[in-house]
Amino acid sequence: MQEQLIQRAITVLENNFQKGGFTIPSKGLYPFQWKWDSGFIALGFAHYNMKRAKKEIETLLDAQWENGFIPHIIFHTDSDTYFPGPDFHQSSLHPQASKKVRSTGMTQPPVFGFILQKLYEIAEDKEDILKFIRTHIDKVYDNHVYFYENRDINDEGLVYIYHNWESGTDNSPMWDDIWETMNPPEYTFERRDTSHVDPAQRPSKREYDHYLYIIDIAKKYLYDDTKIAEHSPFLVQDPLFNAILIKSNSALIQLYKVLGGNEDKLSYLNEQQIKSKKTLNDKLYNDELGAYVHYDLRKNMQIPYISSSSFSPLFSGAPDKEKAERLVNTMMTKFGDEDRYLCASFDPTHERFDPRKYWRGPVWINLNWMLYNGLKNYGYQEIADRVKNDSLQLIEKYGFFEYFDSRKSNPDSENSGYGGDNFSWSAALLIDFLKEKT
Ligand code: 9WN
Repeated sequence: MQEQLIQRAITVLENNFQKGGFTIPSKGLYPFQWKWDSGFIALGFAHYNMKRAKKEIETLLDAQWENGFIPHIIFHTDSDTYFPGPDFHQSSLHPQASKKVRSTGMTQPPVFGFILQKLYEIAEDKEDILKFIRTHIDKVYDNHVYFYENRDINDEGLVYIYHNWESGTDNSPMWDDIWETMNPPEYTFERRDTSHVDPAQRPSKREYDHYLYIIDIAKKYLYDDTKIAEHSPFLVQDPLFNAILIKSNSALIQLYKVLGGNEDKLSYLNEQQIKSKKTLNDKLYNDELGAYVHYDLRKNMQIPYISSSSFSPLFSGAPDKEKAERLVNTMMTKFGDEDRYLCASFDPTHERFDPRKYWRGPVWINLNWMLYNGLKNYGYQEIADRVKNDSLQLIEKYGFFEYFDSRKSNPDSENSGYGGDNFSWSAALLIDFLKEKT
């Protein structure tokens, strides 16, 4: 049974692999290379084709800008099945943008540190993988330096995102309050996503107006980080993004130690790491809610909603035992009902929860994978197993979808798999779930 599932997952990845040496998230809906998707995809490949895993990472890192920035979408080829494409984003406005490939001018969570470490653990040929890591690790390091030098405006160890697409959790209800502070023009454009997926499972047209407007502001300032920090109506410190940065810092520290030397990089990372962990705990933890929350840098206040991102610091190792215990309690009380799959992307007890709509409630496999690993590291094996088994069950029952209804009995539909089908990271992370050495 498990072997069959793994084979099906491999077929999904193979079909999404492109001649250019990268893997698309899902045919039609997402026809390019995405930053954090590529990391998870490489992890899936690592279990059965290390060469492919390395290629995926190499192609992605090859799109890095001169200032260390790595964009969220790399437009290796043309496609008219996705909007907004390269003509809208115009990344070349930034003087240090890649001269080789077109991309967006925004980023996504920095997963490559911990992905390199996973590859190192999985690889049988350690010498070969260390050679690969030695060649590429500085690019990942430069990406972290980019974040700390350009996105940490208060010099406090927390980096900002300036667009909801940078979070990876695109239409989370978290952002609704920010949209209320904006009044973007009504853009005229042809949505492509809703020709692939039921509009009930995607963001609204008005939400897209907000998304496009923030990009237009960034373009007006030629994607200059300092100007963006001054002018973007969206400026947020995201617990998920920062937890991933911290996790990847730890991974880089461990890998540099294996490689030897690099004392300057080690001391830089160690210094940032102490600051990042401290501020994540001081600034993004909300004691009343018993959870980490987002922080709105425009209003200088926390955004007090609980989402699956709220629990992601477990993956980073930043919470102490007491905070971890509170987090797990909050998660189980609000998200953990027996009639629900773990872990909904947004607080199921909140009025903004929608079990079908994208990041407003459905279960996502990449978040589950991070939560599983975090819970396991803190010794919550039983709950971790539930997260893992729920993920496997959802895929086995419905297929390799992008996201899934979080209700176990779904009155709306027989099929609780939503968004893109044959979705790469659902396949890749299922392989990791089933092949991990426990
Ligand atoms: C915008 C590719 C990406 C994921 C994101 C997910 C979705 C894009 C979109 O698809 O976002 O980046 O057009 O909706 O939200 O996490 O990386 O799979």
